[in-house]
Amino acid sequence: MFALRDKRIWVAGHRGMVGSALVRRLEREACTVLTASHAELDLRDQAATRAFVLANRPDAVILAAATVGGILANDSFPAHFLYNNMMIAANVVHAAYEAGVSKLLYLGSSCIYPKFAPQPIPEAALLTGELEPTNQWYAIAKIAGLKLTEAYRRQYGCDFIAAMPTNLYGRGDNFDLAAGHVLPALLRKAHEAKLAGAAEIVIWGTGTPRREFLHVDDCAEACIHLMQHYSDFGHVNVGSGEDVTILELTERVCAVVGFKGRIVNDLSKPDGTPRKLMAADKIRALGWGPRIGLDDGIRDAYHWFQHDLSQAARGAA
Ligand code: GFB
Repeated sequence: MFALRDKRIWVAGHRGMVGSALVRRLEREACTVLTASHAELDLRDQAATRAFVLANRPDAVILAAATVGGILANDSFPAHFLYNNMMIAANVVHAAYEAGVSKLLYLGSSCIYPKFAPQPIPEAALLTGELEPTNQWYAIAKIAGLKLTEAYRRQYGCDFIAAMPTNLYGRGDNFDLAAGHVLPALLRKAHEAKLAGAAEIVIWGTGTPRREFLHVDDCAEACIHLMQHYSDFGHVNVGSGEDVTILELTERVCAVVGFKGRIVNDLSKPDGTPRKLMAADKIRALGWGPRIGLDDGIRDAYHWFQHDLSQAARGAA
């Protein structure tokens, strides 16, 4: 058991969707949350990262900082996804070791697994087959990051652990249509189509790939649970345990938004991995389970999308 009480906890990447959910969750603990904005600290800069950690002396680190994006962004900017994420992982993990940080949680992604992994995907499927080409760059960086936590645990005895969340969504998501993931993109498309009185929305690919979705607040809860209760080699899957096709997801998003038009496929866009459902046995055995169902989660994400839109409109006025 790693107690959070009175600890100084650095959430690296606190402005992102996952990092901000972690900060909200940690507000319920009697701990001090340390943060640094991108303007204050570029995590790709080794000397600056080292200086920040040595000056601020966190007891624990949650590494939620990453260059992330949906299938098209991953496919379009391979150097960006590979370089940024490798540098961030190496600099933060090494600085945490140098500063004697007591506990570090590294966050990866379900795309670390082979494209045709057995479903649901057990943690042991790592490095057993070819990666999905569209996001292999991001996946390689995330695999390197999780292996770093194991290497520092083995060579130096550091209590560093790694969690691999599934496709996340929720408050603070990226609603940019080109760069973002499917769920926020569908919310935006359905919302704009409803307002415009459009007859259809266009989804990428065939709509047949299956994906597992987890609300970011459930992910934050899982991260805190692992910080407190997990200390071992081997990464841990963090998922909801259920998946849907992209077409089913679209229908559920449209029902929440109230868009009643047609759903049309753009077959020039990639499908990516056919199915990505992670086995959840390990984290369930550790005592964590999701609380937010997909429809409630979509309603919550839609609320925050509209909230952000009205904030932006007020800012522009
Ligand atoms: O969420 P997404 O971009 O990422 O796409 P991945 C999931 C599926 O939704 C793909 C389809 O089959 C897309 O073709 N899709 C349908 C759409 N319409 C849209 C749309 O309007 N926008 C988007 N973005 N997709 C990502 C990886 O893979 O998963 C990352 O690229 C990361 O590295 C993340 O691991 C969790 O699930 O395919």
